[in-house]
Amino acid sequence: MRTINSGTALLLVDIQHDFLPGGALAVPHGDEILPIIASLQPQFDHIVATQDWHPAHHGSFSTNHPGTQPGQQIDLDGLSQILWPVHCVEGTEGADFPDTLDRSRWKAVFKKGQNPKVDSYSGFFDNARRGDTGLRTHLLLQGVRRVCIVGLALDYCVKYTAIDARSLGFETLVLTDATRAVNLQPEDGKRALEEMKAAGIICLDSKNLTRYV
Ligand code: VGL
Ligand code: ZN
Repeated sequence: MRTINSGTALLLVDIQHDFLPGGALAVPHGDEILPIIASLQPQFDHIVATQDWHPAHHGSFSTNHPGTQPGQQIDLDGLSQILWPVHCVEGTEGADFPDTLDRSRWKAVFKKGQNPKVDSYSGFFDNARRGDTGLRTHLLLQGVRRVCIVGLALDYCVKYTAIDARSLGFETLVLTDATRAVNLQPEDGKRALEEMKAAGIICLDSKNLTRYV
């Protein structure tokens, strides 16, 4: 089954209950990626995941800014921040991975979003680029030079993770059938794909993956 060598990693972004239907910050049709990811995992030697993992008092939660609503934009410690419903609180069910997601061959999980003063969309760095999750060092030490990114949500954590991966020098692919957008604005997912392509990221359907790897 394993056809892709360990120089290429499958990077699973934030596939957690709260981003799936029924979750606190559900990504529409997010569950449709699960069977695709189930068929991708056996093809890879090297699999890593990220996990959105916030303290309850995180500054990205609208409930922590009285008088605000989810979707509203505020200044959080000097950075523009979209406010979200409470989601992926550390240690809660919502922050957990679904049981149907096979974790048995994952090499590591990188938690992000622990600092209450700054959000962390990318799996590599927080939005201020101060905190580092260790993902970059892990990939470099393991000899990974190419990453295939899937998960949730296309217009936030997948996009920022892909842009950082590319800027760090990894060949970067986003498997478009294995991600879904939040689409706060209806075209956000489409725009995210355009931005990623402009940044040198290859966006393709997973059925065409073997043409590239
Ligand atoms: C995400 C919003 C807030 C994501 C995480 O995983 O895309 N989006 N926190
Ligand atoms: Zn979050």
